[in-house]
Amino acid sequence: MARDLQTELGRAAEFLAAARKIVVLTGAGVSKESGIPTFRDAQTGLWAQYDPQKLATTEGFLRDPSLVWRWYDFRRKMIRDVKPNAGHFALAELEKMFSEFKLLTQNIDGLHRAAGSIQMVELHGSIDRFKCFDKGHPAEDIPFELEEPPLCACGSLIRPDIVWFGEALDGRNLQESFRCAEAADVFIVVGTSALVYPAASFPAVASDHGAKVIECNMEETAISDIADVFLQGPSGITLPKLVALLN
Ligand code: BV8
Repeated sequence: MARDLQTELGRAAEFLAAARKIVVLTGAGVSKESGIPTFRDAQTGLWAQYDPQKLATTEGFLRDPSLVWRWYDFRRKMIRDVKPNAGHFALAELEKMFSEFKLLTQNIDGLHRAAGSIQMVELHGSIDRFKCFDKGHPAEDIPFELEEPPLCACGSLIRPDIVWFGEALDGRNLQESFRCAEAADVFIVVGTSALVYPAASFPAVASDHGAKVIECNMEETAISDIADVFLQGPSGITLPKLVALLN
């Protein structure tokens, strides 16, 4: 039986009022109201014919470096022109209310940092950071509108500093994320279909270690069955309502 939003918000606020350690996992849904299509939204225009999961791979990049480079350039330009939304700001507010808080984001758009979140892990990297393909040398001041990936001084192609499908996440980030999930009193999952691993395993790790799980989404997902509370609706609406109950 779907409980109404008000009831669920009250239950979520009760769990948070009794909690000390809060962990939040976000996905593309938290940036939707900023105007960024989610990872599984249909791609538009030139990119409609491509599958993101094929482009966001080392094979895809090596097969056609220019195509993948231009796809990220298109996304980086889109992200440059958008702002954090009320959901991002609510999470930055929530962080100030708890001495032990960690935000784990799958997003590469940098909007949580722009909204003021500090204690956070960018699990899949950032579209605004670049490195060389062969040696990981950092690359600065990469212009927009390039047709091809520029070359590193070492001669290697430059690529976005993000985690592609089939690539391992940063070991330290992964260790930190599992440690936080295991220790969490409350684990909030916002705007993710919970299909991409290892991030999708964090809510179950938290729940298995006794955390209360609060899910904020438009619809049920792969982890809704382990959620103690389901806040249905856009996170730009539900998260500010939740934070207002804690003030
Ligand atoms: C790894 C950067 C191993 C790139 C991304 C079979 C089974 C299990 C796992 C695998 C498998 N086959 C392959 C794997 C591994 C694979 C994986 O999980 N694949 C899935 C698809 C099955 N994982 C990996 O490859 C990872 N690496 O496993 O390495 C390894 C170990 C050692 C050595 C070598 C290798 C790496 C995964 C990282 C991939 N990179 N991003 C880029 O962005 O271009 S992931 C990509 O998907 C984005 O980061 C995105 O955030 C992420 C997850 O998607 P979501 O964020 O959930 O977005 P989605 O569109 O799916 O959902 C949006 C949700 O929001 C929806 O639920 C919607 O209802 C909701 N929503 C919409 N509007 C709103 C809203 N909610 C609230 N408010 C709204 N307004």
